[in-house]
Amino acid sequence: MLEKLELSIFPNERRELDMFDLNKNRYAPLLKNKMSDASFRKLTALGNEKLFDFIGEYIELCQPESVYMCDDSDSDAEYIRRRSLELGEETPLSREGHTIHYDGYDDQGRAPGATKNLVSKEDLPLMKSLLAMDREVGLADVRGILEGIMKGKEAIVKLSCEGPTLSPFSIGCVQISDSFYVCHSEELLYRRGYEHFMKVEDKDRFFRFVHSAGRLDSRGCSIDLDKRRIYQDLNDMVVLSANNQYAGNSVGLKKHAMRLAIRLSGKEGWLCEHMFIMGVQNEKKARATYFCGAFPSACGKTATAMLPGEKIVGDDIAYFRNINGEFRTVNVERGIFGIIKDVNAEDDPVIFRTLQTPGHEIIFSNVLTGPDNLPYWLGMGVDPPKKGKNHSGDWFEGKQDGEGIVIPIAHSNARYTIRLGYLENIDLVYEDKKGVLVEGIIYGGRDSDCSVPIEEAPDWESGIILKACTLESETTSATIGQEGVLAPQPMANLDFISYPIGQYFMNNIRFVEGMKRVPPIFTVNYFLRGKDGQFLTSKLAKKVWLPWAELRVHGEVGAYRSPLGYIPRYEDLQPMFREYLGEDFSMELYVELFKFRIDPWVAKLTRAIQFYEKTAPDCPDKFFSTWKAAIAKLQQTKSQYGPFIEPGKYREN
Ligand code: SPV
Ligand code: MN
Repeated sequence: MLEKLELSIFPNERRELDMFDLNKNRYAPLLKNKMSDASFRKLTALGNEKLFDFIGEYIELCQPESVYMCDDSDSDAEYIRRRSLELGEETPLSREGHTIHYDGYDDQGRAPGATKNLVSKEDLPLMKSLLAMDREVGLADVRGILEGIMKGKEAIVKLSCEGPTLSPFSIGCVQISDSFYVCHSEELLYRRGYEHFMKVEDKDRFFRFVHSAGRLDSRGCSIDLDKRRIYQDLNDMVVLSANNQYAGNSVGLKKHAMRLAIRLSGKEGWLCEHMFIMGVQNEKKARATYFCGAFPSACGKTATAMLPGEKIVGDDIAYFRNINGEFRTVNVERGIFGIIKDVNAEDDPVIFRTLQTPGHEIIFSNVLTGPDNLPYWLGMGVDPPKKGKNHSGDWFEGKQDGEGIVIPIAHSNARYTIRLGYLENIDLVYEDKKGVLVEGIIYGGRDSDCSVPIEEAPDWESGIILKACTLESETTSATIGQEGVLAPQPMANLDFISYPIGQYFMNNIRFVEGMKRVPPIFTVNYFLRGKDGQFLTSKLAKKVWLPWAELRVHGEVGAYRSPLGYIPRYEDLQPMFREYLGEDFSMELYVELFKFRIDPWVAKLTRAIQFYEKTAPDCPDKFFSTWKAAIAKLQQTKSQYGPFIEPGKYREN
């Protein structure tokens, strides 16, 4: 049973400011010396000794020339923007407010090889496959790398908040960085947190991040990638990141905070999930129904959250809380750090328009800038220039890298960073401190020959065990390494789970205990291919799958049973294809899409068993017995129906 949630804040009360004696604090002389009077005052006014000590400890270690402390003022945000331009971390583009930032050629994605979850020795055997490392060894290594790393630079201290400030969901964060680009990204992506720190009652509960881009080359890119580190000290809620710039590795509030939040949620009985939040609009019924969806990178997550006609609340990270028996969520961010590849007028019209709008504050990263000083990217749907600048430096068509590989116009993990507020389809509930009620969960993978386009799980537990835990994806460019390899992606969260995986699975199962209403779990797969290797549906078919799920949530449409859940009926989909896509939906395509493929499913479940046997010693027997029972059931089903079961033919015993 989950603990009752207490609001741990007193929003109207200002706290005593002089909570600790500066004269006795060992870091006070150092910080006073490195900070202007104004910066020092901003820090001491918070009266938070734990915060003060953290900043002191890492300023002493990293040895920047000076330290700038931000509060929530617009002038501090402006200072960050200006310094990022002055230092060349960002360069203005032709359209007002738009800038370009480049990460180094080999610093273009999350770097699992350099990312570690630091845990005590006893925890290591339970954390296989979870990037775990002995805490003492890891800390000694990364602290050695951080020593003196900011020499000659100015460090910025920025306070932000995960989630709407002063809400039952929110967690304050402090970032120390020598990169103004990183702080500018945080300014766009997260809510300012100075006031939150000032007012929050529990002064010890906050996440702490240190980042240094390290030595920079003439283009302003990190040089010492061999010393790249992203180390989560999970026992202490600190993340130390060095010698990198790609935001997934450097922006503390993004994936670092996610790993810390997952750990904390495991202790406290809530959930932090790698999910979008969106409101599916049913105009006929004048209602919005909120769904959260987890998709591994580049599997259609942002495109789903941004589906034309629907409303977006968030596109990446959701905290879930049981609030008075209701399954509620907030987007912890207030912006999008989105993949720009394939954003074009046809497939992502809202984002495409947003990215062309002068006056919006937008950071483009790792795209091509042409002689017209405008950004160009892969899949943009316009002819790009034949030369310009990109993540490789000066670029021309046909340019090859050191390994003889032709460099495309832009990296396939090139990104844009914007505020959510710019989007025409933003749902203003994203500011609600109580979050929104979640009525459906979606897990989306990428496999070309297995899962049907949409299926509803029979119940929460089987949805978690058979679908969420067995989610897989072909690897994509968001992670450095080989692309196109089928990899386990439980809850699309494997890169971020930071406590033993069996406990994480159980926390997911138990989370709904005592809830008034448990959301149904759906799975989607937009990547089924036909015999000719082509995708079976257009990208926009999700315009039908989501309204179907919305009707299911409200019990307003029937379904056929399949061996692992419920699938749509032809007679329901056919008019929806007409209404939402103006397409004739043939019975032939329906059968091809929704036939149950037994052998690929048996193979998927078998892979899951093998993976968790190897990597998750704490995974409860119940999971293995459920996977094995499903395999036995499917084998039995095969002897009765053959390897494929046409929709509508299956009968559950
Ligand atoms: C993702 O790939 O899931 C992202 C971008 O949200 S990153 O910050 O790299 O994780
Ligand atoms: Mn993500």
